[in-house]
Amino acid sequence: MSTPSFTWSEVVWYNVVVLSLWHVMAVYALVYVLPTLSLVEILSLWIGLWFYSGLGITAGAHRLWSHRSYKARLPLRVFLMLANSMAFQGSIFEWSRDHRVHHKGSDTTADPHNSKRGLFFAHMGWVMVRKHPDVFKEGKKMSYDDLEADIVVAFQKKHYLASVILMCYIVPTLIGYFCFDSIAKGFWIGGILRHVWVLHMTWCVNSVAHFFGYKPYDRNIRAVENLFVSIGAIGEGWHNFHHKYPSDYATGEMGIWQQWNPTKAFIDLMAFFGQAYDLKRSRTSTATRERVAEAVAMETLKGVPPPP
Ligand code: ST9
Ligand code: ZN
Ligand code: ZN
Repeated sequence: MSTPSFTWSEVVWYNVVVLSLWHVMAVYALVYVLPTLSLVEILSLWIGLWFYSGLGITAGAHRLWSHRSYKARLPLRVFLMLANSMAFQGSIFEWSRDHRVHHKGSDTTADPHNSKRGLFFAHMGWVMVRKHPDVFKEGKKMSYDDLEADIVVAFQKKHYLASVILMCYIVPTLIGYFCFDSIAKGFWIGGILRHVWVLHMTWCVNSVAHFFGYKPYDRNIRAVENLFVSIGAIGEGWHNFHHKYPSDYATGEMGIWQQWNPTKAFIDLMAFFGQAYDLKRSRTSTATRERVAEAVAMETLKGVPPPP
């Protein structure tokens, strides 16, 4: 499968216009509205809603629904579905389907955001063009029965647009109105700016975390470990580990004190309250052992005897 070159005929102009509009509005919010906010308003409308809507992607669409790396009771699934609609990244069903295909055909033509097509394509270019035929071909071979059987996923899919308008725009606007006496601050910062910000933080996992960083677990893949992506993507930057051990609920080897991972902390908290269970962990010792074995093998190749 060769890397396809870009053609204008594959551009989806509707998406180009909508994405451009979102960015123009986000710049307006950044330049004209953000400077009028107090610290508490920034912490609530930007940071707070970034974390909440981010969890709908990380703990929800990604670790729960795409990878089934843990199980969640109904209240937690509803909480995550609403957060997911606030993130406005396509329905859980579509997101998870594309993500499973991303893992199956990582960095080939069957990957929706194939990083071999360049940093921009992997970041957001892929949202503006038709998918490569190999994405459909490989995607059709996979099963999504579990997603179709989940009533929360099915409900969101059926009412997706309404749920997005409510969660991504109306709820932040209401928070602005009731908590800070300002519809404008809620809409522009909690809605528009926060949405575009979370989109970029998510896209960075596909772009930056497939280009710049370390590969301690598998040096033959493009996914890397990147602290900055983990900060933006609330714990999803440990991407070399994640591609090597995709069913690990933490998507990182270390505990939260060694590797920034608020999503792991959230799932642990939910497990404490009985909302999350059957948390899957790839045995850290296995990962470490493989890494050590690899280092030993390299030293041996260089002619240095392995340690006893
Ligand atoms: C957005 C997407 O936000 C973001 C996703 C990011 C993913 C990141 C993953 C990173 C890892 C985890 C880290 C999380 C970190 C989070 C941090 C948070 C702080 N398999 O798609 P269509 C079939 S964009 C099998 O239209 P086109 C299917 O039958 C913003 N079959 O293809 C489908 O019909 P239906 C918001 C598949 O025409 C039909 O084909 N979103 C598959 O080529 C047509 O599908 C948007 O603006 C498959 N994989 O269009 C929309 N895929 O769906 C973005 C499709 O009815 N998307 N089929 O079943 C689109 O507009 C279009 O998908 C397109 C391609 C233009 C990109
Ligand atoms: Zn990846
Ligand atoms: Zn994944």
